[in-house]
Amino acid sequence: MADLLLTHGYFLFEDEKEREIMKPYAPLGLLYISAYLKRAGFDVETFDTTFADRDALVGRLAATPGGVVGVYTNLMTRANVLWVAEQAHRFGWTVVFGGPESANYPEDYLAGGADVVVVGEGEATLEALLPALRDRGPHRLHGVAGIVFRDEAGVLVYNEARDKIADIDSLPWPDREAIDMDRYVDTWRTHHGMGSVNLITARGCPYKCNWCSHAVFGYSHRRRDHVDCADEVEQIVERYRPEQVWYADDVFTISHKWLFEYTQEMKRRGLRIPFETISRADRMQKEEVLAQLAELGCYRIWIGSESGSQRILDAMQRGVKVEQVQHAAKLAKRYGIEVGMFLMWGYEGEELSDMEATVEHVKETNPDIFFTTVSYPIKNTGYYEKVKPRLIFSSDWANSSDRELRVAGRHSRQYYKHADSWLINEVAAHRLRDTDPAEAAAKSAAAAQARATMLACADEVEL
Ligand code: B12
Ligand code: SF4
Repeated sequence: MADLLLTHGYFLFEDEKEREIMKPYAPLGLLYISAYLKRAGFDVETFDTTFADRDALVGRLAATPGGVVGVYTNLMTRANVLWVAEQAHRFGWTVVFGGPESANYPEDYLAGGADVVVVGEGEATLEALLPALRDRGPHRLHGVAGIVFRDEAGVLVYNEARDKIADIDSLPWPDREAIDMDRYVDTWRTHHGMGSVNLITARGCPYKCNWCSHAVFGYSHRRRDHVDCADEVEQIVERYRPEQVWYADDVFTISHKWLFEYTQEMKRRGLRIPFETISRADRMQKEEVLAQLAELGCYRIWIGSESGSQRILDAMQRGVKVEQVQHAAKLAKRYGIEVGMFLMWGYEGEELSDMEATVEHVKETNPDIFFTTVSYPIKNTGYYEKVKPRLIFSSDWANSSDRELRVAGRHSRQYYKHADSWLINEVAAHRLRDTDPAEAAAKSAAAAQARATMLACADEVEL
């Protein structure tokens, strides 16, 4: 039996929306852990739930009862991972949870089926935890840094935090061979014409946007050596033949020096693979940064734009100016890079005038694609603390998520649906104004209607 079975609770085929999107990515955290522990001599198996169904996972748990199962948790998979824990216990497994979500709710997860919650990076903690579990069981884990557990009296014990891995170049690359990577690449290729593989070139983000979760990497920022990253991409291309990659970093262009060195290294190797990634507008103000991105193969850059109102951006501690977003988008387009924008409605203090500023901002920036969300307070973030007195908690924690937390007094979901329609139509009208005035007028009318409907339900608030 393996020393550790790694899994997660994301079942692609259960999620109607994700089935439409069909852009699955491998669970990198688990693959990093697998590679690290294998190198340290552990026998590790990964059961990737992405393309699997629940019966198959139960079958795997039933096949070798009594082992240790490590489960990745994130904000969307709460109910699923609690179910995994329940199934694992049926067959005598010890359950270890890790990832951002259980780090935010260790007590609830321990009550809900975890034997141990790992807070922070999993590699070194599991290396210490697995022998401790074998020798001492799940209730005498004092001294193992980076975990929360219950002692024999049932008292919650928070061990000291574990230091972050100082040199992330010392880590082996993610153990992609542990899962069916070809299936990921094929799924992408079938649905989008291009196979895609994810990788990261850094860990953590030092910025303080106050709705963003820093549960795993804190405010650290550690970059990998550019040569090692190029080696990994070369290996990915040779082994999996994707048509593109996705750099899943928090802020890809955070270090300009690194970007230049990496671009040069890739150029030297004749390796130009299309990619998309996310960054901050303030780290894309220089023309040469966009030029490098284009040279490297960037075909779409995602910008967390959030709001067109500087007042709201400042309240979010975003550290970015509205004009910087517009400038970054302009530069990106100059270099033939598509612009994707993320926007957020309903942040604390947002007024109609702020929403109007957002609509104008999107018109002005004219991104190729944009998505909106209604802001949601992730536990342990500044935003969560700010609205905590007005949070309406679900009575069924196990079947809800932080995304569904409601803030008393805030406009209804319906209000923001109309806001979306207002924004989409207004932007469409703006785009069509020179080429198709009749259609532009129709879109304008639809925008006005959506705005009016939105205002008509302004008094309906979350209770
Ligand atoms: C890429 C990414 C995505 C991708 C896809 C995920 C994928 N398969 O790659 C997409 C775009 C789809 C996505 C979507 C969402 N994401 Co996202 N995403 C990320 C991002 C930027 C990188 C993930 C990554 O590869 N990390 C690198 C690996 C190495 O880190 P890791 O996974 O955390 O793993 C380490 C530890 O957590 C731990 N660990 C992990 N698993 C386990 C298991 C065990 C047993 C143990 C002991 C330890 C352990 O050890 C690992 C190695 O040290 C992270 C932020 C981040 N920097 O991590 C956000 C992040 C995970 N996402 C987040 C959110 C909120 C979302 C969305 C809800 C956003 C939305 N509004 O829709 C959706 C949910 C999607 C879903 N259905 O689950 C939040 C999660 C917050 C939370 N508390 O759970 C994060 C942390 C961003 C943030 N800072 O707020 N995301
Ligand atoms: S939103 Fe982006 S830039 Fe801001 S703290 Fe989070 S990862 Fe960093």
